Amino acid sequence: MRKGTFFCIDGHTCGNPVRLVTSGHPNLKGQTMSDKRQDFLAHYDWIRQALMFEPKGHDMMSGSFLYPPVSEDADAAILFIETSGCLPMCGHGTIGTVTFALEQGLLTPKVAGQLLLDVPAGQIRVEYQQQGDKVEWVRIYNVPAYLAYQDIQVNVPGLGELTVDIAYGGNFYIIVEPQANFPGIQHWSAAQVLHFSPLVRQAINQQLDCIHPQDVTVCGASHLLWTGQPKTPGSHAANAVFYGDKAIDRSPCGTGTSARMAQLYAKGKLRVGEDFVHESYIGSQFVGRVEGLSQVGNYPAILPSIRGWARATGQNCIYVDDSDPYALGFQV
Ligand code: PYC
Repeated sequence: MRKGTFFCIDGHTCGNPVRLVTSGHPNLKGQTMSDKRQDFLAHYDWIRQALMFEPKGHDMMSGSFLYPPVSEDADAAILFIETSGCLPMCGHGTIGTVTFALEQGLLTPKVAGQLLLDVPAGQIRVEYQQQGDKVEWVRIYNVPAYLAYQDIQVNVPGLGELTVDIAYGGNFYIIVEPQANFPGIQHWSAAQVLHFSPLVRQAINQQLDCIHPQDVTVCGASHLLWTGQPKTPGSHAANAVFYGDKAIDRSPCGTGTSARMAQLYAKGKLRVGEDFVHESYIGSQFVGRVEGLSQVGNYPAILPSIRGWARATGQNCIYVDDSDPYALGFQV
C-alpha cells in the first residue's frame, strides 16, 4: 500500500523550490548515502513521485530528506529528491535544506556555524551565518569537480553542430558556450532551452559515457548548462541549467556552478582563490570560488565552494493515499 503523511517545510533557494520532508522517512538499507540512494530508488520511489510531480509538485519541484550521518565525523546526511530522480548532489537543495533545518531546530551542529554532511556523491562541508532565527547565507564546500570531456562535437536536429564540454560538479553537465549555432543564453527563450536541451543530452549520451571514477552509480550527462552574458550587476556569467524533462533551474545551480568552475579552471580562465559570481535564468546569484586543487581518478580536479541563500515560505502537510488515482502524480 502506498500511503503516508509527509510534513514538509517548503521554500526556495535563490528562486528554485526546496521541499524539506521532515516526516515519513523510509528506513533505507546501505552503508553509504550512495547505497541508500539506490535502495530508495528501488523500493520507495513512489514517495518521490507523489511529492515532486503534479498535482502536489511541478516540473521544477525538488526536495530532500535529512537522515542521521553515515560517517562518524558528520552531523547529518541528505537524500535529494526531484522530478528526474535522486541526484547524487544538489547545491540549491543543500542550501535550502540546511537553512530550513537550522531555522526549525532540526539540525544541531557539533561546531556552531559549520556542518559536515554525507550526501550520495560523498561528503561536503558547510559554513553558514545565522542572525537570530534566520540563516543569512550558506556556503557549501562541494565534492571535487573536474572537466571530463572537452570540445565534443554534437549534431542537434533543428540547430546544427554544437561544440560542448562536459564537466562534473556533483552531477555531469553538458556545457554550451556561445558559438555559431548558439548566440548565448541572453538571446534564447525558455521554450528554446526546453526544446533543444533533451536533443543535445540524448545525442551526447549516445556518443560517450560519463561515469564517475569512484562511484559507477553516478553516471550519465543528465544536466545542460547553457551560458551567456549576465544582466545582474556583479555577475561574471549567466546560465540556464536544464534538468529532468522540463525544468530550468531558477537558482544559479550549485553543482552546475561547480562544474562550470572546473571547466573554466581547466581552460585557464579561472584561478584558485578567485570568486566566480554566477547568475541564474531569473538573475539570482551564487558566489562560487575555487578553494583548492584535487584529483578524481585520473582527472585533475578543483575543490569548489558555492555561497547562496534560501527562504522558507511555509509548512505543508501532504497526504498520499492510493485511493486517489493521481496519488503518485503525473507528468504531461
Ligand atoms: O543546485 O545543484 C543544484 C541543482 C541541481 C539541479 C537543480 N539544482
